[in-house]
Amino acid sequence: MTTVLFAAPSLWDEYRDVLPKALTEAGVTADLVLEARPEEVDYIVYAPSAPLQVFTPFTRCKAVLSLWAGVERIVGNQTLTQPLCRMVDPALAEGMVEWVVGHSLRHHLGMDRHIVNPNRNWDPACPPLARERPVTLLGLGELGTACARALAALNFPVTGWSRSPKTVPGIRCLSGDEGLDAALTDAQIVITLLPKTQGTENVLNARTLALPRRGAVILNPGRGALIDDEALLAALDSGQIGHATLDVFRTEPLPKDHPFWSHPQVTVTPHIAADTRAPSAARVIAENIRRGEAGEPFLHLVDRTLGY
Ligand code: NDP
Ligand code: OXD
Repeated sequence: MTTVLFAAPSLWDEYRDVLPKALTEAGVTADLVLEARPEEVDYIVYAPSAPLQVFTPFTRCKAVLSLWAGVERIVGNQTLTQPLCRMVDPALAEGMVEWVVGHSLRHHLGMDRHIVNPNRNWDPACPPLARERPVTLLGLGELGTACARALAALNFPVTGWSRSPKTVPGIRCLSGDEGLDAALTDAQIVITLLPKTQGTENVLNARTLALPRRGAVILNPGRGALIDDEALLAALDSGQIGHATLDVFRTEPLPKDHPFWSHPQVTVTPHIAADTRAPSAARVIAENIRRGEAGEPFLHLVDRTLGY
C-alpha cells in the first residue's frame, strides 16, 4: 500500500475530502494519513506551516509535494534529499491574474480619486488608454506569464523579464542581468512575480527603483525580500514611485508598527494575491503521486541549485 503523509495538519479540513477523491480519480490506491512511521511513508504533502522539518528518517519517501508555489522555506533544507515538487495549478494562476489585473486597473484608471472624494471635486481628467501605459513583469514563469498575457489582452504594452531567454507572443521578453535595466526603464507599472532566491533578493533597490517613469506604481505579489523596504519608502517619499501595492513581506503578518501600514502611498494586502485552492491543488498532488507510482517523471520539480 502507498502511504501518503499529509504533513500540513492545519490544512487538513480543506483536504480531507478532496485529496482522497483526487487520488481515486487518478487511479491511485493510497493510505492518506496524518501520522506514520517515517520509514513507511512514500510521499509527503508539505506546506510551510508543517511542523515536519527533518526529512532524513523518511528513507522510502519518493517525493515531497509542496502545496505552495514558492519553496524558499524548504529548498535549502539540508535534511531533504528527496525530489521536491512545487505547486503549479491553473486555479493559482487564475487568482493571481485577477489580483494583478485588478490592482493594475485601479492605478491605471485612477479609481481612488473617485472612490474617496470627500470634497466632491468634479475632476474630469481622463486616464490614458492602456496602450499608452507600459507595464513590466519581473518574472515570466507560470504566474508572471499568465499575468503578462492578461495585461497584454487589455492592450497594455507588456515587457517581461526572466533569468533565461523566453519568447512569449505579444510580450517584449528580456532576460538576465543585462536585461533588467531595459525592462524597468520607463515602466509605469512594475509587477514582481519572482521567487525569493539569492539572485532575486532586493532586485528592486535604490538604483533600480530610479529606472521606472516618475510616479510609477509597484505591485508585489511575489515575495517581500524582492524589494529593499528602506529604498522603497525613500522612493515613495520622493515621488519617484507613486504607489506600492504589497501583498508579501519580509515578516508576515506585517508587524503593526511597520511604516508600510501608515504610508499614504502604500496599500497592504495580507498575502492573499493567489491562494492554493484545495480541489485543484489536490488534483496536482494526486497526479504527481500517480506518476511516482507509474515510474514517470514528476511534474514541477524544483531545481535545488537555482532555488526555485
Ligand atoms: P516560476 O518558477 O514559474 O517562475 C519564476 C520566474 O522568475 C521565472 O520566469 C524565472 O526565470 C524568474 N527568475 C528566477 N530567478 C531569476 C533571476 N535571478 N533573474 C531573473 N528572473 C528570475 O514561479 P511562479 O510563477 O509559479 O511563482 C512566482 C512566485 O510567486 C513564487 O515563487 C512565489 O514567491 C510567488 N507567489 C505568491 C503568491 C501570493 O499569494 N502572493 C501565490 C503564489 C506564488 P526562468 O523562466 O528563466 O526560470
Ligand atoms: C505560494 C504562496 O507560494 O501562497 O503558494 O505564496
